[in-house]
Amino acid sequence: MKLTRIVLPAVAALLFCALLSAAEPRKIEVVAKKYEFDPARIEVKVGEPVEITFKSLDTKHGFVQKDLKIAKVTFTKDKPATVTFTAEKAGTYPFKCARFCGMGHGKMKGEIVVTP
Ligand SMILES: [Cu+2]
Repeated sequence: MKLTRIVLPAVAALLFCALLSAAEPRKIEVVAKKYEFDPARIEVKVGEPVEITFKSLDTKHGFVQKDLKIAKVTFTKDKPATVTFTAEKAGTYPFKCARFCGMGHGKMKGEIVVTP
């Protein structure tokens, strides 16, 4: 049957691509400086594997968000930090700088918004 010979490989190729994209996390870059994260609002989807790389433009900063079970990290100008996670529940998850970085440290915050 001619049709199967064309359709089957096409379906297999599609499945393969779907598997590949599922395994590959969405990469997001966040740049930190006194006293802000850019972007400060990160939108992700439930079930979507996400990889965030934090970079600093000045001093040592950190990132902490416990509700999403993300490891706490610190990072510097020379040494970025990467976290990976997959959110299981929709909601708004605030995060903050995890390393004292100066007078405005307490205001250095952001949020991860998880949509269904
Ligand atoms: Cu700080």
